[in-house]
Amino acid sequence: MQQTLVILKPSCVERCLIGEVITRIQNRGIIITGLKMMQLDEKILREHYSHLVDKPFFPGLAASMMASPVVCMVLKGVDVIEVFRKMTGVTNGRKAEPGTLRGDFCMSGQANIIHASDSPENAEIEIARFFKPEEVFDYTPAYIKYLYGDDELKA
Ligand code: IDP
Ligand code: MG
Repeated sequence: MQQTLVILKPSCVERCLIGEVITRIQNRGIIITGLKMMQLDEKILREHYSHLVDKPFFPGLAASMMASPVVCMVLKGVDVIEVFRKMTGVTNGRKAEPGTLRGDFCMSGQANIIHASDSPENAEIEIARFFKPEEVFDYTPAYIKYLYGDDELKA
């Protein structure tokens, strides 16, 4: 089953929204297979945001991502990368649809509370960047048969 890397940013942690986000993840039927707090540093952020290091806003973005510990998670589900990106909403919180996490809980294009992997290739790279293999647990909750039809589980 597909996995994705999620970071609850300092704008989520400092605003005491960790529980709100995790509740929505679990209510949707997405399985949490890894979860920890981390203090990010410049080195990991330059790798993680390598597509943005040359942007004028990068120093401010990096500082905002180091302002407090973050919560890193690995989430598992059928098509979970696409499902969770949709739940997250577009990058700018002011433009994100109500009902999405960004659309309900933030007002910013930078302090937008969540990172979520955007493709299978990036999810694999990002999970390996933030988690050791033994920190990701390959388990199947007993309620899985109520989450999916049999055919979806075989795919
Ligand atoms: P995404 O998080 O929706 O995938 P990306 O374009 O990959 O968006 O950008 C990564 C992060 O960089 C965003 O979530 C946001 O925190 C920050 N960011 C993106 N564009 C801007 C900007 O124009 N100003 C400030 N921060 C930005
Ligand atoms: Mg992105």
